[in-house]
Amino acid sequence: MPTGAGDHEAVLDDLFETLAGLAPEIRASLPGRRVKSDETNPSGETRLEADAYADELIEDALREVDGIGTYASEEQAEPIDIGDGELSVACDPLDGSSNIKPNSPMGTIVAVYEGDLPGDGDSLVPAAFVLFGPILTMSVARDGRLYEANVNDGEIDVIDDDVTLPEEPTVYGMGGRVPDWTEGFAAFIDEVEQEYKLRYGGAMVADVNQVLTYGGIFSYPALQSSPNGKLRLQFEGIPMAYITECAGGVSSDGGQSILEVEATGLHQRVPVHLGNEQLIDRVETHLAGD
Ligand code: P6P
Repeated sequence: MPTGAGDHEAVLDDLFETLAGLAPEIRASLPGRRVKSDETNPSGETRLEADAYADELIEDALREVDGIGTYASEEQAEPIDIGDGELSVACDPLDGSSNIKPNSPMGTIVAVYEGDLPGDGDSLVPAAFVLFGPILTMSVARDGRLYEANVNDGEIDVIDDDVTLPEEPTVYGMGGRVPDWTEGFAAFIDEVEQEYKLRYGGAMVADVNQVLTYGGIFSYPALQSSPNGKLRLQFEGIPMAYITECAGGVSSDGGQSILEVEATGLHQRVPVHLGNEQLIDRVETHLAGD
């Protein structure tokens, strides 16, 4: 399990105040950067100008946070030294950036690890995401609790200091193409689509926030063409798993908590299932038959 904030409290306070202050600026940068760049990120995905700009803004801002020694992002091949602190930040600067074109929600994911990268669940300290939705919010999982704050004016205005998944699930969302699903996952979806409402918008932070709000499950599963799925362990899987578990939910790579997955590479992918325990149990049972 992740370590507590311990003696990193002051660094983490500074980090999240900095991220809150940056959120309105990142949001304001989006309208003029809806175009694709001619570059791809280390995962081979086309990079939008907005991805590169958000990455630059965050990297520059974190250089000013004492105690952060290393910065890594989905947009850069390797971690970079940004100070002499013992904490490392792994960031998805603009998760779901392809949603800019249809003006749909997207966000920023931040994971803070003790020591070098790649880090795993045991070295994770807190995790957070900013959600660029109708309301600009930042959700922070720290010391086993998840809080949600309005950051519209760059300040942290807590609106829920103990976000908890509803007992009764109501929504489900899943990525990947139907023909590419495994038999076990397809059988699971055949069941849940009879019971719950489909909520999938193509940005992990927004889709997981639906589950945190209404209860249910978000999956980006192992695919026949990609046994480790699509999402990155460092930048998406581990932080969003910790956030979900701090809200009383459960995470799984299909067989174990994502916080137990061994980190072997900065951009390694991991199958992701996040949500209410009873639904995670059911999907794991179906996947066991694959
Ligand atoms: P697809 C966005 O590109 C992302 O990394 C996650 O935010 C999201 O859950 C997933 O990929 C969407 O993937 O294949 O549905 O476009």
